[in-house]
Amino acid sequence: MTKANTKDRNDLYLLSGKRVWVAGHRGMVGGALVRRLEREGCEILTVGREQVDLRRQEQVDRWMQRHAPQAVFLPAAKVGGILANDAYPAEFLYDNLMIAGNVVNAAHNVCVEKLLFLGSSCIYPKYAQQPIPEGALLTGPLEPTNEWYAVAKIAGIKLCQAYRKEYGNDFVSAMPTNLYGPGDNFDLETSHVIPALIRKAHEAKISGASEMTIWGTGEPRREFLHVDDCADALVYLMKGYSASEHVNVGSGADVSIRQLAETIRGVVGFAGRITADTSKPDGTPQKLMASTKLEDMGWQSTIGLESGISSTYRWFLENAT
Ligand code: GFB
Repeated sequence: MTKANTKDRNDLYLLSGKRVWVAGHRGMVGGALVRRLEREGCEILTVGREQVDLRRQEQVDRWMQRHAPQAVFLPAAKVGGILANDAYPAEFLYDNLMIAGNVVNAAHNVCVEKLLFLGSSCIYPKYAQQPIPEGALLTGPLEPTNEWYAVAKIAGIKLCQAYRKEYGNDFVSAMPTNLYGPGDNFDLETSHVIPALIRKAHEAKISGASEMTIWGTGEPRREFLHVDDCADALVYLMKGYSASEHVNVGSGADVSIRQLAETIRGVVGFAGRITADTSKPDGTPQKLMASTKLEDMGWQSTIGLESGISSTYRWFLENAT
């Protein structure tokens, strides 16, 4: 795995020797966190949903009391792409509210030393200034296709802030930009754009099709971050950040969906045309976060978009076809 370009610094919180729970270890971010934490000398705790349903407070409380983690990463969430968000508003709101509420409250009850909650760049207003600073939160209306998910994630940030303010708990929040990488969901109906276009380009190539179709106009712009970079940044924040305000985690560059499709077409080796299905939604016109706060702390991403897509395509060929 690529090592992020980080300055020397004194960490506030050491993970070495600690019991660290990754809640949601089977998800793409949770899996990357487990891989990254293997370098930290900590004991990594995990539990599957068949044993603990994070939407049930009593199950979370019981597990937390029994295993007493000292640090908690909370990437567990009901996630999906633009259509899944729009199609399942109840699950995206309820599941994510419950997961955040139950884990944060249980972490407080069992005196967890440090918790890092994960949100998403969709917490920001649809027409936020670009690049989006942390201070843009709650300054305007949300993008309708993902407002349910966004409201739950905003509630998670506020929970961490409330427990810090009232009880002094060291709970922090990170807002990653659109993520991709090994372990992603490649289902065309529910996935995000990168895994969807990898599958579409691959299947078009294999079947000898003359075109592949992207949703929407292709004009929206998105910022992408490889999940291994994200996991590295999350560990960096866990060790070195302790304050109320959430922190943006991005790569610092965005591309249009059409440019992204062309890059994926090149990586996969599909020679046909790219056509646009404008009956599908575009969503937010642009989502590029200002990650200057994290950069000023000394962290930068290291995995370029094309090389990240290449390695993700290899993972797809080996694991998801
Ligand atoms: O990745 P995506 O579903 O998430 O879509 P969002 C990004 C852009 O890619 C949209 C376009 O403009 C889509 O219309 N797109 C083009 C496609 N072709 C495809 C395709 O085949 N599949 C998909 N999925 N998109 C999500 C939020 O928004 O981002 C979530 O709904 C979360 O809540 C996540 O925040 C990070 O960036 O639009």
